[in-house]
Amino acid sequence: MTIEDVLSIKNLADEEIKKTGDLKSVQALRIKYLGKKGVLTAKINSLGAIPKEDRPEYGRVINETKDYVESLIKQQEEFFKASELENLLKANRIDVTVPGFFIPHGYQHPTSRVLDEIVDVFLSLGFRIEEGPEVESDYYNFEALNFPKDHPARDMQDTFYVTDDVVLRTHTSPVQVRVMEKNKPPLRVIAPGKVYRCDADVSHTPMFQQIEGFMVDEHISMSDLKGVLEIFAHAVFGASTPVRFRPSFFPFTEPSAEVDIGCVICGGTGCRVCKNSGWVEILGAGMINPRVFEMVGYDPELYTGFAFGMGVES
Ligand code: 2NM
Repeated sequence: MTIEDVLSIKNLADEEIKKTGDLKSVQALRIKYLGKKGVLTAKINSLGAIPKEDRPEYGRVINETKDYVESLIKQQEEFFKASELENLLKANRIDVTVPGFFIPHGYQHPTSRVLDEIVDVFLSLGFRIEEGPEVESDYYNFEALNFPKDHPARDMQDTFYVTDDVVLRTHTSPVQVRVMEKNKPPLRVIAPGKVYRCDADVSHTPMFQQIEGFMVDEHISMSDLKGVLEIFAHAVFGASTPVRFRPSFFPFTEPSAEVDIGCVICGGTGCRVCKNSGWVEILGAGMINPRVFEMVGYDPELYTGFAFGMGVES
């Protein structure tokens, strides 16, 4: 080996590396010159065969050559890597000004929104939510709620009968009965859910959503009922909405009342919605009938309670 040998390797490498057209051929030359069995590596390994006094000179030239080839290859590699990236970016150009796709999205059903809003008011007053079956026994749907055997609500015209003594619940009151059977007062419960009535015209659908609620303890009075329902009406319809209670009748409450609010459409002056009365009925309520308490095993001398029910859609 002579110094000229090394320099001619350097010249050849220089020429070959500069002629490359892509990353792959540069990498092939890295192996050819600098790899384990590379041309320059072989020279370094054969330094031992050089006479001792010439070794520093040879070592210096070989190392310089190696550094030179190394940096040339690196430079060329970086060039091709950069141009590859540039090509990739050009090929995959994204036009950020193109309008996006319309993504259709659903939203909560209006009935569910109203139901959630109503439920939230009662949760804030310390009521808890209870649910029950939609297919219900005649006992829980009617009997335990003090509906007489010949009550019109039991009629085939109003109730979906599954069998003689199984119905689709016509209200969520059976949930309240089940809760009372299983729990002792004090109780504050709301029962939201679907109910079914054999009814279909412009203002009735056979399935609709209802929320009922009740509160039972010692010394619960009609004024508790009025206070709770007024807070509810003001929270949902506005704090300045007038609220009134009218006497009514339900088998499961005594006394019973219907609750009206001042018409929010006309402000009470009379319109189609309030049928010119200035008032709109929003719910029914009353003090739970002692007969219901007897049915669930509560002492009606000790406990009193109120209950209410309303449709969500109407
Ligand atoms: C209403 C009106 C009045 C009511 C009664 C009960 C129970 F089970 F506690 F006796 N639950 N719901 C009730 C009372 C429902 O809906 C118009």
